[in-house]
Amino acid sequence: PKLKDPVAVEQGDASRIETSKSDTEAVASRITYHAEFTPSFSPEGFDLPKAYFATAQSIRDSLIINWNATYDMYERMNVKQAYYLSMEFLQGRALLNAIGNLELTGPYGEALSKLGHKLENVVSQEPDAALGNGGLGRLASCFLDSLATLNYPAWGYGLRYKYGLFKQLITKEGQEEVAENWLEMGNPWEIVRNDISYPIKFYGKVVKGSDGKKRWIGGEDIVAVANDVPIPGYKTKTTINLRLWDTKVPSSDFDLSAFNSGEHTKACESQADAEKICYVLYPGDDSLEGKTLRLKQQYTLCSASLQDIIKSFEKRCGDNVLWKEFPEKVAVQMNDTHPTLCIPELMRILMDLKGISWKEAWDITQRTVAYTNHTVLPEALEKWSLELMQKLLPRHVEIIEMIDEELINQIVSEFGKSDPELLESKLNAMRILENVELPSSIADLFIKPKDISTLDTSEEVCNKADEEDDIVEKKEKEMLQKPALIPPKLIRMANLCVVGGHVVNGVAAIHSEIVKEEVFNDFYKLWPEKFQNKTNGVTPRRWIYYCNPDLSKIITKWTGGDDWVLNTEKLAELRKFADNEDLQSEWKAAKRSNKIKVVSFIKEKTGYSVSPDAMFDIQVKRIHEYKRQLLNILGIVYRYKKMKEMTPVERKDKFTPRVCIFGGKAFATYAQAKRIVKLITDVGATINHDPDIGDLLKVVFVPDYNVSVAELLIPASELSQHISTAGMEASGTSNMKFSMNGCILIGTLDGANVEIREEVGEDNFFLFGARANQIARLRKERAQGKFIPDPRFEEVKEYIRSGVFGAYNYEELMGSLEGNEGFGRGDYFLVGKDFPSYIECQEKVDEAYRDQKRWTRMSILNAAGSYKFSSDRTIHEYAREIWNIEPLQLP
Ligand code: NBG
Repeated sequence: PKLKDPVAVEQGDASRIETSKSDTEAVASRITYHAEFTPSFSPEGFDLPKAYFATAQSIRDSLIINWNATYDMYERMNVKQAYYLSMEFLQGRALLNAIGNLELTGPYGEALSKLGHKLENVVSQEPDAALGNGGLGRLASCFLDSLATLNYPAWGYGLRYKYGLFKQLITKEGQEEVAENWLEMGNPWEIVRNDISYPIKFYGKVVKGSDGKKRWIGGEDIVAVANDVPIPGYKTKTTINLRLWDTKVPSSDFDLSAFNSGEHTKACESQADAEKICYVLYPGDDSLEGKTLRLKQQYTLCSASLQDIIKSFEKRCGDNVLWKEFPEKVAVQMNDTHPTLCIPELMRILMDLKGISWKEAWDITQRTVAYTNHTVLPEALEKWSLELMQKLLPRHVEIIEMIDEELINQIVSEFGKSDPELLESKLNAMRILENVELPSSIADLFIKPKDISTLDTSEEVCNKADEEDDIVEKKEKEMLQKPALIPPKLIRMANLCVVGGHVVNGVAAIHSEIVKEEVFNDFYKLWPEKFQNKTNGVTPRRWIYYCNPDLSKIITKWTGGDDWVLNTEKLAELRKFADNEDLQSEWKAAKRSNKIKVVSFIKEKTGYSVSPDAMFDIQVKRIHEYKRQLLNILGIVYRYKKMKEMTPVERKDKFTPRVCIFGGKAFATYAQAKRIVKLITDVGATINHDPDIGDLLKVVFVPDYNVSVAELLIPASELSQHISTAGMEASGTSNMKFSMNGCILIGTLDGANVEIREEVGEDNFFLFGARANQIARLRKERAQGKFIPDPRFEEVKEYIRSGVFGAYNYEELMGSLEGNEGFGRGDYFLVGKDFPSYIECQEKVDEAYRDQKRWTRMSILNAAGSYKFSSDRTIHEYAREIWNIEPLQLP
């Protein structure tokens, strides 16, 4: 298509454009302007990649105008601001969201079509920004959307990884990972701020200055540079910031003489070292190098963000900086333990650089930071090697040791010295440092003094004792030579968060109870007022309005307007029409058209043809044993086996046709999760080619599940599976998205399932499985050999082992479900225990689906009952109950 003359970008109000012909012209001119003047592509042609880029850049102009206005207002009003620190932001695509939030979908659609392209094709050119793994990162992104939409003064801080989460290929071997170079074609959304950079140091030593104050002299210096990503609110001018740090060497560090003498690699070494910090999200950390890199990432995020926050605070204070007011202007939220170093870093800056006393710095730090816990899995509660931290961040270790010592004193004063056993157990559970000696004044309490009067002091006995001492000494020496035998000294980051923050919150009601009663019970007893619940939420903009336009139109029609996008309570009004035939038929038509899109997607990605008339049954999430994709696939195998045993007529009578869709990535080094992926794809390969089965059952593994794939699958799903072992899924957030899109959940009483079931009604949720409070007992009984497996469970395992699904050796998978306790054995996640109730529940699902009126009613009642799970509600709660911030809107 031919391009038009460029026009200058309008100044002032970016949302001034309204839907009219001339706006379309203006938008088209902006796009063509960028196609010509902001070149990332060669001048000729206007193909889709270029159209995407130019369109995004034109929208970015509007966002920058609003960003600047928002920023100016915060500066002028000097309001309290919240900062959300997260190692992960799973943003997905930005273009459609930005155009929609600015209410420019009409003009953009028309302008692009004049220029020869469809808006939907242009937006699908955008690569996903996958700077996160799963729920935790996506939650952070939903929060940014709600913060901007609700006009809260808040920013996100993260890292700008060059390679986001890997791209997943599904081959005959199972999952393969390849690097996801999402920045390859450039990123139109980021604004590099070369003038906003901070020094970050590592290694070095701590010295005492002439003033008696401690100073940390770094051994390796880098700088962190700000890259700003504007986050537009929906139907508001508020545009907040996601500031992502990139790392570089200080410009003076290039070794020109080494370069000139031919040592090119050496000259570039420090540059490469600095840049690799932001290379990948979650670098493998089996090696010491990997661990060091990951710790450097965490520290970079904390240090750069805090320096930035402090600089802005000082600037707003002018000549009169009152540090004790810092917590009245700043709230820092630590998204899980990854940003824990905020605590010692803020202490260090306040004490060493601003000259504040320990006591005051501690008070300020505690009042500023708060911590969200996202998991109860012990392996995910981070612990760092004290030795490594000591090398990399020596001053921080001193500070952490001081915090640990103060905590010890507090524990001693709380529990007294009269019961040394109790005191010892509390200290073991609560201390920040693990396997580190107690201060001698406390350690002495635990040495049980011998009764001197009964000691035999004869020569013989003394010689024997000497010999024994020698043996002990020898053993100790040997121990030292074999460091593996000495328990490593560790820093428990979660304990540091609980001690250093003023609030600790879980992410769903049941999870917050487990946090209080189990994970941090000792702390909860000490400081009950610190503990809160903030049930997660998801943004209804991305997760209904933009991803499911057909359903959105229906909701708008039946609730009398589109204000449900901002006030999801209005969704509840759908309840009164749940049996209305007109609504039901519109509702079903929308679902069907979404399913048809998925049919072609599946064909394109996997080659399998599936029928849109079958029930779409979906489980998409990270592959993890606790999430129990294995339970799902075993259920499918059972279903298949039963089908094979029946005549065609019986089979049709008994089973509802289903397309079982899986998606999700297994962590690259998580062997068992990868075996699960392999089993699913093998089962699919057999069943999908079985002429006896046809459309009655299909099993599909969708490769490379990400935010954009979720936006396609969720609107099309009818049943979705949230079947973790009870007590192990902190919340889950896709369960909320599915429910909002009129999908019915099958699940255990775990995470947010509990609250979803309460809201949508028991009749509209398929519940099965053991309860969280039974799990410990069941595991114990199992370990004692008291568990008698259901014959159907045995049958399924036997069937898989028989080789029906191929020659792959499934012994390690099947074996993990058997035996008693032991590594990788003993069915820790209780798949066998829940199997019978799961397949019985699936029979109820089949039955319900056969009655389409009933099913559609259930579907409507799910969407209607999902209003609580908007991240707007969650963000209001954080704002009021943790951060103490107020909305502030541009006039
Ligand atoms: C995840 C939990 C999910 C929860 C999200 C968001 C981590 C460490 N935790 O259940 O597993 O929904 O956090 O809170 O990623």
